[in-house]
Amino acid sequence: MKQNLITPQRSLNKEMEKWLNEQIVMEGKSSAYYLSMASWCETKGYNNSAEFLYKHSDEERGHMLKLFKYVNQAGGHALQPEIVDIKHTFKSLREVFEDVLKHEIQVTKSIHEIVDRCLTSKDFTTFNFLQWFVVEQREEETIARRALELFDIIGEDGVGLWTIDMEIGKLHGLDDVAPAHR
Ligand code: OFO
Repeated sequence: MKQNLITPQRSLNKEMEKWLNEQIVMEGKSSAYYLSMASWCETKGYNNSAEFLYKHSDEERGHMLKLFKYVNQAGGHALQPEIVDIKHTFKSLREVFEDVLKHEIQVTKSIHEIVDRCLTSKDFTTFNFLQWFVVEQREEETIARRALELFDIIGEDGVGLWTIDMEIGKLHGLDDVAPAHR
């Protein structure tokens, strides 16, 4: 019997699908990293930093899902990433936020590389889709830098760490500066 197979129209080339799936892995790792950091902070009594990182972890999962939907709607297949090698312990609260900034810089580079490939392969639809991520990364790097600055401005002695933790709890408020694209 002849089957009536419907082949979805692809607007995504195979290479772009692969790169976007690699970005899905990065966003999934971001979510897992921040969840692990949140848990460590909570066990150490840095409750505001923990809340900040739990929320950040949720946001990263949201970014991953945004990519899932885009890839599938464009005729590709988004793949659930394997997440391994997550760091569970940290030397200090400062190390947590140094790792956040390092990781965000890597994510920004990765997004920029895909944007560049969009231009060379004339995939303007994906280029347009990724602009949201370009703006998001700039904001996230700014927030991570602000968090690290707190350690230098306030200092870690005495009630310093307690104050830094309080101030980190307010950093998500910075999102309100440019919420339009969320
Ligand atoms: Fe996904 O926003 Fe940063 O990593």
